[in-house]
Amino acid sequence: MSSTTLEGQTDCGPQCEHLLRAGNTNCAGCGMSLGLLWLGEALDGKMPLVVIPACCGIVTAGAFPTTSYSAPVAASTFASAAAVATGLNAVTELNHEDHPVICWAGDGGTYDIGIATLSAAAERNDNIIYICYDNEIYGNTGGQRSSATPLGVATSTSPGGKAERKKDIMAIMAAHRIPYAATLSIAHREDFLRKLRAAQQIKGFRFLLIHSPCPTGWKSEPEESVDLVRYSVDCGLFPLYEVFDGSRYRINLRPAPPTPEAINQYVSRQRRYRSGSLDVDQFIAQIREQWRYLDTMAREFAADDAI
Ligand SMILES: Cc1ncc(C[n+]2csc(CCOP(=O)(O)OP(=O)(O)O)c2C)c(N)n1
Ligand code: SF4
Repeated sequence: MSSTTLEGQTDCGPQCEHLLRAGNTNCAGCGMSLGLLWLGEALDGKMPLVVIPACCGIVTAGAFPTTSYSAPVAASTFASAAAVATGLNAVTELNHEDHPVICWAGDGGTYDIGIATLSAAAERNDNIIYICYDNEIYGNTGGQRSSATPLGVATSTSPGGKAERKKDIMAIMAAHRIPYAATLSIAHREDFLRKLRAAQQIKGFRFLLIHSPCPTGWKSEPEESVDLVRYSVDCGLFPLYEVFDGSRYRINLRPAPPTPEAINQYVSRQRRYRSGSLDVDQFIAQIREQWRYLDTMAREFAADDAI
């Protein structure tokens, strides 16, 4: 629990570097585990208040009275996660406490079921950090499709391969003109930590999107998780970039133009792509279109002066 130092600062001591404790229930190779460990590291000793809606991340906590989290965690319904975080932040501000309030949610809770309160909190520019670990699936309930599931992926509710493209949640969040939005990859540790720290320097609504491998749902090997998300950055599928005030763009890494070989390196190691519905030309076309959009935004609305 939090303590007050001589300087009057609230901190959580060294254990906060391990926001996620050992012995938790996450599957081997789960991207969420590394994400939580690095989140704890980037908090630099600050005690966060965490809100987690229904998802694997709330199962991670374990059964009361034990918990795998070393910070206070409020379990919320899908629909209310961002609203609960708004309330917690209001209480900390009233009490003049300095706790980063963090929402930690899956893509089902973010792109789909919780998007109403997410949008409302973003529009009000509430002072919270909303982090979506995007495993592109409803992992906790056995792997149904979400609107974050990419084109061609087979899930229990899209067994022949998903026919629709992944929703562009970053564009949706940028349209709220929030102070900061960024994409993060567990294959790029320095960039990951920098963005978490940058988010904490900014007041208002901050949105972070982590590409989070899920060996159980992706039907991949746990030891390949980090490589997989690196390949997705390398082939252009998951761009690393930041958006400031909804209008100034900064691209953090520019991969070579997509090739069938680069796509194959990513998809061939995941049995979720083996429905036979994957059209590589269509796949490459969507990556090119995404990059045309990002390049235009970064050229026309550069964030050169941003932190
Ligand atoms: C309103 C509501 N609908 C459905 C559920 C059942 N449910 C619990 S967890 C979950 C999947 C969550 O998926 P996601 O947010 O992507 O997180 P993940 O499980 O992948 O970690 C679902 C559908 C629920 N708890 N509440
Ligand atoms: S099902 Fe996927 S997201 Fe859930 S704990 Fe396992 S690897 Fe992680």
